[in-house]
Amino acid sequence: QPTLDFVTGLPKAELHLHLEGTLEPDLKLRLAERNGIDIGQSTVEEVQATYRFTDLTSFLAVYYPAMDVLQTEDDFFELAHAYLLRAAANGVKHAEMFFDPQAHTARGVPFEAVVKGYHRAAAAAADFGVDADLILCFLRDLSAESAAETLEASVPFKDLILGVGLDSDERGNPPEKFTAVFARARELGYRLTMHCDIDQVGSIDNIRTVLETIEVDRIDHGTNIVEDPALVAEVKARGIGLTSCPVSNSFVTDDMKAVEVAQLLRDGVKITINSDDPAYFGGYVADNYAAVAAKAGLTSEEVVTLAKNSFEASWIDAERRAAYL
Ligand code: ES4
Ligand code: ZN
Repeated sequence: QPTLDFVTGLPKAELHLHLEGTLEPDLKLRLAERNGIDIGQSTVEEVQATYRFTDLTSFLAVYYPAMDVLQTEDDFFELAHAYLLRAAANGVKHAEMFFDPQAHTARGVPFEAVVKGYHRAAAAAADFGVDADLILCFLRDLSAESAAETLEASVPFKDLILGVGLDSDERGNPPEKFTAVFARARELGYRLTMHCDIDQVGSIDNIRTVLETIEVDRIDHGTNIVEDPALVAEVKARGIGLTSCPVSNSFVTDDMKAVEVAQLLRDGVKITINSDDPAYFGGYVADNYAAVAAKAGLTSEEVVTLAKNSFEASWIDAERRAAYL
């Protein structure tokens, strides 16, 4: 069985990570104090006591209000910098990090403060051996118009953003709601990915839509693609990566999806392991590799393939990718 030390030592890319989900309780308290915001808790233990997640709804109800403590460009810098240091300690060499601008602009924080703070941290991570990029995520429970406005607001910062994604609550917010926004994003030169994560009958249809109508370059979660062997063959043929988040899955769907990960890995799909919201679910990326390896009984060789997949499914330039494979 691969140990935590073994998986930590493997060079890897992290491709499914929400920067707002890396807000650790101590930083949350420090930013609340600095910005004069009452979050209702004053110790790390009190903050942790609010983290009782049984599904996506109970998670998002804690997750979004906590973002109030993020106000200035420096706050966003500190958040991303703290994550990137932890990622480096987990063996991450390359990170493609999601951020949710609408969660901040809706509170009056300028788009520019968010993207500049995060980008400054991404650039500074080169000093400790991590190259990092940003993926702008739209909140799918907001309107397509709001997503379109956010996309246009990103244009002056286009060179600081690698791609766009779609997160938040999938129920009632199918991918086709954002077909036009994603077509425009592709025109602007962005790479495309979308969360396909609901664990209920019918989610396979969303996977089909993101592949065939939206034509994404990657799928976030998406492990229930195993229900449809023809779609599995299609992602394999097109070289599309899937980003699974075992520890997060075990909270929001009560199932780590270890069986699905093992099957897709053995089928030769570019399946990858990631941490999603590590400060909330209590596991950085190495913990996620160790958890899924233990649950699925993966060999060390299979875990090495997962780490290689993370570079193959990444949007890193070809030269840097080759250096890791
Ligand atoms: C998320 Cl676990 C999860 N699901 C959907 N959207 C999200 N944003 C951050 N974490
Ligand atoms: Zn996610």
